[in-house]
Amino acid sequence: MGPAPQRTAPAVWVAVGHAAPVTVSQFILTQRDDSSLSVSWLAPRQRSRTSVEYEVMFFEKGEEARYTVKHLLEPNVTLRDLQPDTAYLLRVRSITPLGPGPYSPEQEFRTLPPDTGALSGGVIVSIIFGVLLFIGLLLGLLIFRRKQAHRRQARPDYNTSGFDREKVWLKPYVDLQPYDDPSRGVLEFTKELDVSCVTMENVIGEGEFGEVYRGSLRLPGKECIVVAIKTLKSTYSDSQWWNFLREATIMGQFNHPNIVRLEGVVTKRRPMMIITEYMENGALDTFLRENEAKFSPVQLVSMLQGIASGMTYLSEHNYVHRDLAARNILVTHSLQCKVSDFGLSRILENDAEGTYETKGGKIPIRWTAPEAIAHRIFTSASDVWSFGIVMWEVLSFGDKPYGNMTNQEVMKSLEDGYRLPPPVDCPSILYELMKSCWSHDRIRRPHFQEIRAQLQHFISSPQLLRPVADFDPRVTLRLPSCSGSDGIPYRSIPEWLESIRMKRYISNFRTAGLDTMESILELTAEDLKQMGVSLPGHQKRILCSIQGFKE
Ligand code: 30K
Repeated sequence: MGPAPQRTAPAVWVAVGHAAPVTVSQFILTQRDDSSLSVSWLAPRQRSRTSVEYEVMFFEKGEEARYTVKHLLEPNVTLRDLQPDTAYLLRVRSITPLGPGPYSPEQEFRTLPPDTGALSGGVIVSIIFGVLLFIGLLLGLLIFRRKQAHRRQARPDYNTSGFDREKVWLKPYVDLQPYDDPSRGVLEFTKELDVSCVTMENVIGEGEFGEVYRGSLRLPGKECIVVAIKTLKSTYSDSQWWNFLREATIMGQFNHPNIVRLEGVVTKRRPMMIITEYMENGALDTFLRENEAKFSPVQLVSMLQGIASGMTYLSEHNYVHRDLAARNILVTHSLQCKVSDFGLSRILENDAEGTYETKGGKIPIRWTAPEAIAHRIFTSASDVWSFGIVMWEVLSFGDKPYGNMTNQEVMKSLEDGYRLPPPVDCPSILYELMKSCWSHDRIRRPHFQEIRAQLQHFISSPQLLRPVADFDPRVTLRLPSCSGSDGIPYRSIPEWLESIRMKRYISNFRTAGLDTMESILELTAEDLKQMGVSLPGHQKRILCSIQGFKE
């Protein structure tokens, strides 16, 4: 069923009352020290100042790929935690409801060298003054935090979005709900493209609402770029139409290196299109399956760090994703990961994993936190649970979480306190981080900021990734249909190998003439090596599991 014609064919929408974005200019360095820079710029004169926001993008000179983006309501910014004696490049653009303006030319500012000189009397006085001021501020902060904690206790659902702490100035995203006609909301946050600029080439995959094409976009006066084109199939239902527009509206408000970028939409012609950046390596789950064991732990952690950065940004904008999973992450040629699939945050009509139906939509059970399944409490903390599952998917190169257990069995096992076992050769600190994401109590789960910082720390100290998580058969998930039986809880070697995620060796066992569970009880590391199980991590996992049968 298609939507009513009068709703989809608005004549012309003219946006009124909003100032157009302008170029930002005249930068002044107002303050600097060895770890921060404060910069102001000329606020362009606007008819309505309240609708202007600034976007600052900055990076260390020569490190363009590792930039940070901040959104501000005032024409000034303080960049903190910078390296001493280092040049930073910064560009700013204004954003109004009509969209972002052009970026200013890059401005270079340098932090001061670390202050190591001899202390003069004046400096000592300022230090004492500074210390006293600091103590005063600290006390103030403590009192403030206590008050906040009190408030939080009184309202247990507070802190549900991650839109908390120091980043309150970030603007929450705007949803389509307030618009009588969603096509209008789309106009506010996206750019309607002329179809003549868009060329569709070949189908690269299935979207929720229709095929996704690779193609190109040639905007007047700009270079031609490769894009992905999501189409809305001609047989769309009302809710598909709504979700399609919703995804574009949401995506159009985000601007972050780890969020899939919207180039524009075509809503005035059929098929409707959402045009986004092209991601050369496609979806993360298939990419990892096709490249099993080809990446180092540091590479895998860098991918996860990117996803955590994107999720930090989303949670700071009050956006709860609800379907964070490796299938919804896209990968560039340089292995940068970006979060996608935004229209789905309410209803997962077409996700094959959205199988468990409750009032108001389907839920991808294996990725979803228990409180979200049971009570539909979707928050940034439930997104953190899903992030833990994505970590597990990445470290196991695209395995299916909980293997062939049914959704009912998954829910029951989680309730009984079981969690996914560590993937093969998984660094133990990463498994610890996953398990913290799977705390039953959502308040105890880490925030995305903390996850991102931890992963960054692991990347800069890769020796931390060396110890590998032990496979402990006592906390390993066993198929509930088998657990509880005495002795060996598996009926066959394939079933056992699958449960310890070693099914790749089924044929090795068969070739060695091992075909009953009893026949494996006395295996040694040497036997395994001879059978072709050469990785020490894999030998350890198999032997540990066998040991578990004997205890
Ligand atoms: O380049 C691409 N840019 C995209 C932007 C792609 C996909 C989306 N949205 C989809 C994300 C996954 N989700 C699953 C439920 C459906 C919507 C947005 C995209 C893809 C791609 C297209 C469809 C599904 C998954 C990914 C892409 N696939 C590729 C395959 C590819 N890019 C590049 C190479 C490739 O080789 C096999």
